[in-house]
Amino acid sequence: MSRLITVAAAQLGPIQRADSRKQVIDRMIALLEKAKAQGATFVVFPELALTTFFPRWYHEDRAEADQWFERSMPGPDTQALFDKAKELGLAMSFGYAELTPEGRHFNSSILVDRGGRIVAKYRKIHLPGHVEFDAERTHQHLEKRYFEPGDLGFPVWEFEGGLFGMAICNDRRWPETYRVMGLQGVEMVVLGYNTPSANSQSPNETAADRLFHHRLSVQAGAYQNSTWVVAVGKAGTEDGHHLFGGTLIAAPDGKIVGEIDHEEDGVLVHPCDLDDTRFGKATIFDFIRHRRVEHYGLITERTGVGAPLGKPEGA
Ligand code: CDT
Repeated sequence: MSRLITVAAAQLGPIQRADSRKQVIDRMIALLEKAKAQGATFVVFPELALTTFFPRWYHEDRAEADQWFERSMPGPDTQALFDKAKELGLAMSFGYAELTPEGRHFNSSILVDRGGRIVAKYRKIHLPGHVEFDAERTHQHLEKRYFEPGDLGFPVWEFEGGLFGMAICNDRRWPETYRVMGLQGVEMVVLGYNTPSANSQSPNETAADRLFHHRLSVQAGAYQNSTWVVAVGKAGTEDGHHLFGGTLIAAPDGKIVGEIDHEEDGVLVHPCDLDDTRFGKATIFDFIRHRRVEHYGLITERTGVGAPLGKPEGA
């Protein structure tokens, strides 16, 4: 059997602070057209796709940051993107900053079907960074200032003939992200990211180290849950701050089947067979046969590190 879905991982090059939503959406529309020309039916864009990675900028007055947020989706700027995707018969996923009618702020992503309808929403759960300006860092990462942690969990949805989940950037570093979706049988996880090439707290960490950790996390998540993972970055230098690219697709055996090697707008198109997830799910990662939840209590009982549980033999 095969259940093929031809996915386009649509990487965005840098977006400068001064760039308008319209400029970015025009670029995204060009990527939709490119993806369609290469046979894709589902296009995945990065985290916070519509703007520069604004959490690097400190706004003392929190309300000033609302300029980066969308009050409705689709909205006046994004409607053209939805219209083009529908015209081309493409499903898509992208990330954006969400400001709800109640005034809540989330780092969100959505799944949009081929008819232009939003069928699923995810709100980023693992928010990295800090709340206040930190003079010790080489650059700011103020996600904890501008967003609240997502409140929707890690659901999996029936979509495009398979089981799909979403995650956003830092979520990819946490095995729990994938396992919660793995326990719902997820067959494809789509995730967008913006990852600075420099560690603001460690000059010793190189861009190559950062790329290694990115691949390690995504490949492990794919393998250990026997799922496709489509990881799509924003890349290049935004107002002097470099984001690594590394957009890739990992197969359910953890191998990378394709990767973008530049830092501009571009698509990586790959035919993904959702039935390739079956073997791992039926063998080494057949959860029902092999998991031992009676020993996993600490995972949900403890958030941080606590006392060791080991007792001396014979005590
Ligand atoms: N966007 C995002 O989550 N970026 C983080 C950077 C971590 S450094 C604070 C990431 O995990 O890639």
